[in-house]
Amino acid sequence: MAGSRGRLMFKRILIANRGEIAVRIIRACRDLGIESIAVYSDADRAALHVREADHAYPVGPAPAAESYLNTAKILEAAKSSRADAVHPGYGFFSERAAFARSVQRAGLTWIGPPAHAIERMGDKVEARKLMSAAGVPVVPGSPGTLETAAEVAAIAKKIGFPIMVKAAAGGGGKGLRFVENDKDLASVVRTVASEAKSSFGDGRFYVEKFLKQPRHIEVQVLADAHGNIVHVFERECSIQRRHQKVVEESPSPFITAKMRAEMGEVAVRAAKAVKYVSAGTIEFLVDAERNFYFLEMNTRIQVEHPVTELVTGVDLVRAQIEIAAGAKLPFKQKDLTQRGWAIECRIYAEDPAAGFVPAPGKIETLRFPDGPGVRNDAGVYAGAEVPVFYDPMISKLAVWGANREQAIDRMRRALGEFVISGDLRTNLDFHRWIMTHPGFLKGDFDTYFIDREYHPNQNGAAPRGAELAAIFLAAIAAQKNANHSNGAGAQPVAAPNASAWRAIGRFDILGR
Ligand code: MV4
Repeated sequence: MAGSRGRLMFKRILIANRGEIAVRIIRACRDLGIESIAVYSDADRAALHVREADHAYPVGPAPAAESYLNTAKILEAAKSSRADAVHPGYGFFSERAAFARSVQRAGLTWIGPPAHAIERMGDKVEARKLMSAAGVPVVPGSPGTLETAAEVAAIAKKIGFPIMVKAAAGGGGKGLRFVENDKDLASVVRTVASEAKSSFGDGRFYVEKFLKQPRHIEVQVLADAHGNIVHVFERECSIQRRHQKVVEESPSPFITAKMRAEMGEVAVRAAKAVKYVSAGTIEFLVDAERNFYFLEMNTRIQVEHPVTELVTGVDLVRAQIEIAAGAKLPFKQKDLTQRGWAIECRIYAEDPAAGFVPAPGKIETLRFPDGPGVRNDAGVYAGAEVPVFYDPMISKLAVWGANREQAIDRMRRALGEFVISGDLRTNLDFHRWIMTHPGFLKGDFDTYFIDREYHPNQNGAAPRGAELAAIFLAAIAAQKNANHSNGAGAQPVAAPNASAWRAIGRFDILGR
């Protein structure tokens, strides 16, 4: 793909997005010598992506529906700026087949998968059928959509309780219900059907056997327009809250080398079955016995792509651009390897002590971590406002280490360096709690980890578990200090009743 630069390559890319992913795409453009065109809503006039891009065009009022999701305005900006391609990032238009088609009809290149692949994978039942036919394992359940509680009962009898009832038009945790036994079945089925009808305008649903202690492990794929497809290994994404990923890592601490190879092969088979082109992700659910099943395909670049980039050295956003320009993948499967370990923490303007409500506002002081093995993909700067209108992500803090232990050490160090103050709250302490939780340290967790383990106490301080975790961290620090005295984390636990969290000292620099 290095040779793809000449006449094949785009001159100007319009980025139909905002925040850190817009900045990430601008960086890829700059590396490739391509001009970047930002778009911005009224709320984003002073946003980082606007400052970083070569040119920027206003696209309307703050609400996304009137700006970042306004097809006419985005295409108008593409035309005025003489862009030759559009990158949608994630969210917004990224998985809207109709928008992809509009871009192409306007004579522009869509930097993403073919519209037909977005469509087929967008319908969860259709995707399940297609994958099953392609020899991709799916969770045992109904072959297609169901209409009545009696049909659900018949399937449940075959596969056994508990089951999951899922809306066909759902995905990402919407329209999803757990059913323990025959008794609740009829009412749950009615609820899912009516909720699906009102939220998606489509009341169809299907059924799967409930997988116990499920893990969410996904495989990155890259496909070019010449029929070459590779997988770029897995990401472990089980640390989630309300179906929003919180921490991601690669490799997964759970899977074996044999499973990794099998999941990779299956992911490539899945992508081939939809004639996929561009970067995409096959999501798997993995049960306690290490069986893996296809869950969904994400037909976009994902938030967590940096962990894959850190362990493989592949620049996924650059690859998307080069693939869209018609380049061939410059590597074969055998050329790709995972080296070391990467972890990403999503840093949000939200208040964990108040049920994780968004807590955006103006950032007064900002110190980003850096140093060995640290990457921070941010969408903000000191003095910037995190707007109330959009996802309140501040940055993605990612680290690389030679192994998982070093990656965790570096993440703790980086979280310790991170300072954000101002009229907002952040989940930094929450991440510090996760990075010291014995279950996380052991790699022993599933998708219910946060629900089960995190119980913030009334006064909004760190959770009870965090105090234990902090003592644990202090013990680790003390042990490390026995070997080499670097001072970091060396403060002893102070008074017995004082928060052990505070006793760590350097973790309390935010003072709120
Ligand atoms: C499941 C499951 C257990 N068994 N399906 C939630 C999001 C949706 N896309 C799929 N989800 C689940 N489906 C069966 N048959 C558990 C979940 C689940 C989950 C999956 C991925 C990531 C986080 C999750 C959190 C709770 C439940």
